[in-house]
Amino acid sequence: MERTLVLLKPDAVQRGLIGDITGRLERRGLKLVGVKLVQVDSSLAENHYAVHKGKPFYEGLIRYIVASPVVAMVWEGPGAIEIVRQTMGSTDPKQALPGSVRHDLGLEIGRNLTHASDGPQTARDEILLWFSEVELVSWKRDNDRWIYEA
Ligand code: IDP
Ligand code: MG
Repeated sequence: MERTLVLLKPDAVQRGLIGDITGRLERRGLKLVGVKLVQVDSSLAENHYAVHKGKPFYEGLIRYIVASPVVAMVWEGPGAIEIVRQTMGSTDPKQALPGSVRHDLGLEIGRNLTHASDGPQTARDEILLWFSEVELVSWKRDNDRWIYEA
């Protein structure tokens, strides 16, 4: 089953939105297989955002992600990567569709509340970066048959 990394960034935690955002992913039918609160250090921040190094927003992005704790989570489900990106909405809240997290809860691209892996390879790399194997729990959900067709 596909897995993806989700971060609730410092603004989501500071604004008390952990429950709201996590609840949306739960209600969608995704299964939580890993979760922890992390005070990100600059090494983890630079690793996680290495792809953006050199871009104009990079320094601000690093300051943002280390400013306060984040919630790191791994969610599982069929098509989880795309499903979660859709639930989060476009990077810029001004472009995000109504009903998405970034539309409903955010205003500015530099305070867009969440991170979600953008493809299968990124998801694998990011889960390895943020979680050790023992922190990920494969578990049987009793209502799986009412969420998955087969
Ligand atoms: P994503 O989070 O939707 O995958 P990316 O393009 O990968 O978006 O950018 C990573 C993060 O960098 C964004 O979520 C946002 O926090 C920040 N970011 C991207 N573009 C800008 C910008 O133009 N100004 C400020 N921050 C930005
Ligand atoms: Mg990205």
